[in-house]
This record gives sequence, C-alpha cells and structure tokens, in this order.
Amino acid sequence: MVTGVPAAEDCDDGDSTVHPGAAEVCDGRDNNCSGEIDDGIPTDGSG
Ligand SMILES: [Ca+2]
Repeated sequence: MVTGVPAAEDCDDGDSTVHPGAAEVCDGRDNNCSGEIDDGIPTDGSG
C-alpha cells in the first residue's frame, strides 16, 4: 500500500505507482484507480 492512501482506495497494494492521484500512463493498467485503464491516454497503437 501507499502511505497516505487508505487501503480501500488503493486499487493495487502491490504496486506503489498505482494509487488515486497517480499520473495515468499508457501501460495497460489503471494507474490512478479511476476504474478505467489508460483513461485520458490517446490510443494510437503505440502504447
Ligand atoms: Ca495506465
């Protein structure tokens, strides 16, 4: 889990880069726990 992020809100306790407020990057994962994978990332096939 990430310090400062309640476990219930941290969607991936095993990855410190995945938590609410994290920057969404094109990696096929829901980095910011928004419920959507790579939301806001243009899908042009390069990701
Ligand atoms: Ca992502």
